[in-house]
Amino acid sequence: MERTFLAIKPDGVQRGLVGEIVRRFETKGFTLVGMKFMKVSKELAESHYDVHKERPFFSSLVNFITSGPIIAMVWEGEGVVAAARKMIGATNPLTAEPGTIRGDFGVNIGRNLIHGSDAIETAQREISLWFSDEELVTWESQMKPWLQ
Ligand code: RTP
Ligand code: MG
Repeated sequence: MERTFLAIKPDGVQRGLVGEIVRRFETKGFTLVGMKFMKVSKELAESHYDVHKERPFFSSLVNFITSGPIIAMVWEGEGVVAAARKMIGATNPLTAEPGTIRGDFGVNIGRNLIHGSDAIETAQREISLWFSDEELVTWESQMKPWLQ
């Protein structure tokens, strides 16, 4: 089953949006398989955003991600990678559609509340970067047959 890596960034935690953000993925119908509250090391932040290392905003991005605790999560479900990106919205919250997380709660491109893997291969890389196998819980809701 497809999985994605999501992280509520320090601004999302500090603005008290953890419950709201988690709720959206829960009520959509995706399955939580991993979650941890943590401060991010510089090494992990740099590795996570490795593709952006030549960009001018790289050091401020790493500084921001390491500035306060985050919630790292793995969610599972059919088409979850693309669907989560859609629910998160465009990178710049000012142009993100209303109804998306960034569109509803953000105003600043550097403070856009949540990260979501941008492709299935990226998700696989990010999940193994952030979580060990023992931290991921495979489970099936008893409600599932009834919901479907
Ligand atoms: P993310 O990786 O955090 O989920 O965000 P994203 O895919 O929507 O955007 P991406 O292009 O991967 O950029 C990573 C983060 O870098 C910051 N950024 N700043 N022009 C800028 O100042 C700029 N562009 C990107 C954003 O915080 C973005 O989330
Ligand atoms: Mg990205």
